Amino acid sequence: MQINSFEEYQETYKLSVDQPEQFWAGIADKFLWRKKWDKVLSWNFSEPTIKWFEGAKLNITENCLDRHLAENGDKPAIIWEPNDPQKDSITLSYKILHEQVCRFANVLKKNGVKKGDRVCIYMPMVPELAVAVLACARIGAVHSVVFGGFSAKSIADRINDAECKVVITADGAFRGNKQIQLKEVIDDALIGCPTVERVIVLTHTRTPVSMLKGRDIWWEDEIKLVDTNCPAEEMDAEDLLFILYTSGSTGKPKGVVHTIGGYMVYAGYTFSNVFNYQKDEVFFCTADIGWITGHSYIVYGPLSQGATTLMFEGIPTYPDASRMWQVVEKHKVNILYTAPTAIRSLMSFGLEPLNGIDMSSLRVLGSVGEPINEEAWHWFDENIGKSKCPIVDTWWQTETGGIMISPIAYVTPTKPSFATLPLPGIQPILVDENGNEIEGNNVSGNLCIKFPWPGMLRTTYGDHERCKLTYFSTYENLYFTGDGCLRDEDGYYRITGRVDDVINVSGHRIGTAEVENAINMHAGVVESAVVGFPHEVKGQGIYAFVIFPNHHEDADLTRKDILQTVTRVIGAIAKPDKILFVSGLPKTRSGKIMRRILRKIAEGDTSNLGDITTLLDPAVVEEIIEKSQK
Ligand code: 6R9
Repeated sequence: MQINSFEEYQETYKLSVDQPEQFWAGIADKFLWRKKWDKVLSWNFSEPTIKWFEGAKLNITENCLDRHLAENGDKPAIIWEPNDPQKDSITLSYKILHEQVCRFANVLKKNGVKKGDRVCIYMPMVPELAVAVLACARIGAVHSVVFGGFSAKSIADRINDAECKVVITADGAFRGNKQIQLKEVIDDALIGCPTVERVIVLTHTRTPVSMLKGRDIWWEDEIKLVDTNCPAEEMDAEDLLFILYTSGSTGKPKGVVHTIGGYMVYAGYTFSNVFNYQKDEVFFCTADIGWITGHSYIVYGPLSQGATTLMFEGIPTYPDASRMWQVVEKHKVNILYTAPTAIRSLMSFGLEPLNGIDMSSLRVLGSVGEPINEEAWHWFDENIGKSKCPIVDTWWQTETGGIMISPIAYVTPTKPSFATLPLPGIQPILVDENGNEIEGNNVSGNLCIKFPWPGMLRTTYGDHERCKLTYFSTYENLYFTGDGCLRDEDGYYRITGRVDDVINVSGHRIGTAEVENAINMHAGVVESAVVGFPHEVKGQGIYAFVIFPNHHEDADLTRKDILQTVTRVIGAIAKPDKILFVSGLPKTRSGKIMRRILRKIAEGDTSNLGDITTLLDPAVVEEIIEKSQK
């Protein structure tokens, strides 16, 4: 299933477009099915309905665990590196991981979790998080992992949207020199979550927690009460595997739904190819399992291929800026998959943190989450890869399930800041505002995909209409990504960023409407408008224009209060970097905020604001410019 030369890539790509069903059936054949499919694909983008491997029966954990036991039972499946470098790392072999997953799956069953039930997971980056995810999959429950940085309110919204029955959490999490009180946040969240019957709590930070009688139980107690025999539930290929919430241009996050068969095939295929994974190599993806990158390339992709995946609890700059490189050295990492924001942040410490660290084990480098600027690309290439490791700049999304446009390591010639070419099976097209295809090279437009691939989302949980509206209605018969893109003279793709009202902060998607809603909840705020602006480390920062007529004398204090509100409502990741108090916002006569103008002002480029004559009150623009320059 691995592609080994550029010619082979071209042939494979051609086959995948000419005969997609035959192509994907050939790939799917390399996985373990209890029963093969009756039909490879049926689809219709206007509904949308997308079905892959219909009629097939499987369990994804048999692919990720059981099938490796006979030959590779003792091989490390997960290596875990703790936040504190003084503490010991932990290695779980495939055999042990299998045992732990089965045991915890029995805990879930004992607590009433059944096939199809939704389980919310809010945990630190510890091996038990991977165990919890796989245990859900083992018994056919649908997991919804929520990143440890989200607030109680965000969690409650997600739990209620999916009507989760059980929550799996821990007492707390370590992140650098901070501790996050996970259980306390869950307690706050659950005040408004009537569907939750059980909370399973893992001991990790040993911080005191309150345990509610009849609802809360300890992970450690429960696993003593069950055995390790847990046959995998037989699932349909199109049964739900997980829900993962992501921000869009409207206020409410959407629950992106992935189903078992197609997602498994796509995550496994892309993992094996893009990173050119070789037997016994150590793969290190620095994402958190709370994001899609962690789902696909810490858990499902690597484990489905029998790989060794490294899970890091901490952050790249703790205890100092050499930590990530030390982890690479310590565990002899061969493939390092990280984000431009991490590279830029580490770059700012210079080369000193690299002194004396042996990273000669590295063979492939990867980047994900946002466009990588040329400077960061070259720094990564020269100082980390020593100019001998291919960099795969992988473009994809929560909705796509796996990598879509990317070089294949040791196959595709790379070009700084280009995601290069589509993987086999992926048919990108660029369209103009009216949905007309822009053909040829040296062009740019909105990026769409015109044919289904196995890893694509099937719906948005509980609201199929929203899935249709968001992704399949902007342009007829196309999946719209929300990204702008250019195709250069070689046909190489470069993703230029979101074209909707989504800001990409350190690789995390944040909807402007969501932040505005949070700010507007603060007492005294009349209205606000939020836009992105270029940020040296984060890629994009959040700039908020706020109408707050009677703020305190001390504007800084008011700013802090607003940040506090945003942290409470969404989480610290959505805190604006800049807040400017204004007396009005630029609006059209129909009342629409003209973000285009605010974006320019936030960028500090007020020379050419374009046509502002359609504004209700052009004078506010003058005022905002003046205040922004103070
Ligand atoms: C995997 C992930 C998706 C959005 C996407 C795009 C941006 C991701 C990128 C990239 C340029 C890359 N994005 N990878 N932009 N080059 N290599 O990040 O999923 O959190 O859903 O974000 O991130 O704007 O639309 P998700």
